[in-house]
Amino acid sequence: MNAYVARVIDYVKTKHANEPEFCQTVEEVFSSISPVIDAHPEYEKVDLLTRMVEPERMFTFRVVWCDDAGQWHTNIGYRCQFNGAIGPYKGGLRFQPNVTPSVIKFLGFEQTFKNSLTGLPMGGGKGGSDFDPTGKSDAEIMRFCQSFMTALYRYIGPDVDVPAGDMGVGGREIGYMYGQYRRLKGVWENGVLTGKGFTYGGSKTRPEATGYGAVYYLQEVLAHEGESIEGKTIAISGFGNVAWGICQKALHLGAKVVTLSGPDGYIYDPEGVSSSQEKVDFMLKMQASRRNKVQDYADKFGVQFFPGEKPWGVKADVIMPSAMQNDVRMESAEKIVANGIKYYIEVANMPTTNDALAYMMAQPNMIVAPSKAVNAGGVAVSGLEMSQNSERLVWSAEEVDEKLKGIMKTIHAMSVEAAEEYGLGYNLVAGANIAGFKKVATAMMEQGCF
Ligand code: 2IT
Repeated sequence: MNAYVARVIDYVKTKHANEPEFCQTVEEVFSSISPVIDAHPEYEKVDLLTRMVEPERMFTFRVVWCDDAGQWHTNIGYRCQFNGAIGPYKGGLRFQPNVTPSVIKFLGFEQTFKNSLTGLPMGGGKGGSDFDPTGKSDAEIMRFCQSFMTALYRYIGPDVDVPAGDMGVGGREIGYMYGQYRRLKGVWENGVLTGKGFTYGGSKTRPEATGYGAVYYLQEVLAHEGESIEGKTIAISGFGNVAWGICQKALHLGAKVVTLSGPDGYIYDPEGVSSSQEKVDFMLKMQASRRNKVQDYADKFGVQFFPGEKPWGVKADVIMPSAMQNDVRMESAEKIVANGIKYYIEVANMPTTNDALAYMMAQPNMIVAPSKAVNAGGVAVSGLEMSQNSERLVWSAEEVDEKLKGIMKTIHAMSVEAAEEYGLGYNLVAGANIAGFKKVATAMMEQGCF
């Protein structure tokens, strides 16, 4: 590895030893870009990499809300405006009890390179709260979202920072937050948030975009190998928005998603969750119930439920982890390899530990695709939503879907090209990191690297 890259990775691991997820993502991305640093000694001259690992701005705020029983609660809100070199900060808000500064920083860092890959003018940001939406009433969610936005609204804007959803934040939460933003600012600036409802500027296809984009990317990978998606079995984790989009697209294309998972375990449906619209629609009901239990699917459709287990021992053609970070560790990677699975397509942000990722990438018969490319369709359609809002126009679902397909195709092609340029072969992980990095690095250099 390039000595400068190694020094910066060591620096981050020492300086931020208490932020394990952040250190993990920096190590993963920077190891990949080592050949670019070899080829560009000017980056070391200005110590560009150390600037890149420090967010431009990151802050916390107090979020106080009252539950239905009249009890007051205080949560921590976060926003990390990681890198604004190529556009306004852009990235989701995550509401989940395990949100920490490290989690927000790793997501913001990943988002910077992901957004760059989309080809759209968006910088990287991320935010959220340690608030737990599980079991909360609609009124409690509304009060929390209003309080959250009251604290945040001064620091965002259509040309400043544009939040969206992530885990625990969907259309309903974005609606409450947008309503509060509008009330506080007294302006119609719907470009301030993406993932909005269709009646006030939301883009068609945004709810489906992450899952659809992931399947479009998978199709590019399969085409590269001379294969087609029809009839393929896919094991996924999670049952949230992303998993739902994958199942919906799999239903359209005749692929079979055989697993879903939640904090309680996983379900195995040999006929496929994607075998009927009723099953795919049921996923939305499970989410809306806020019970956070995937067992509900097994009870409803009479399939097997494996309490407390992950689905990674299942035999399938394709694995798509779609739940959360570090879902696939070494012991799961060993099962995936032992099962002879060829396609490992990350979907959730950083779903694989670095050792497990390296182990699978080293398998001669495996193709590994990285989340920052595979899940970029979500934020890409957010970018399209921003364009529609600023132009005051509305594109049809077909128009957005066509653009999304084109973007996913381009991301795959750019990754292939970037890896080839550095003699790395069909290495989608390195290719995505290199392609995403190059644009941000060039913009930072041209702007004087502030
Ligand atoms: O991880 C992600 O890319 C997102 N949660 C979507 C971000 C966005 O701004 O649409």
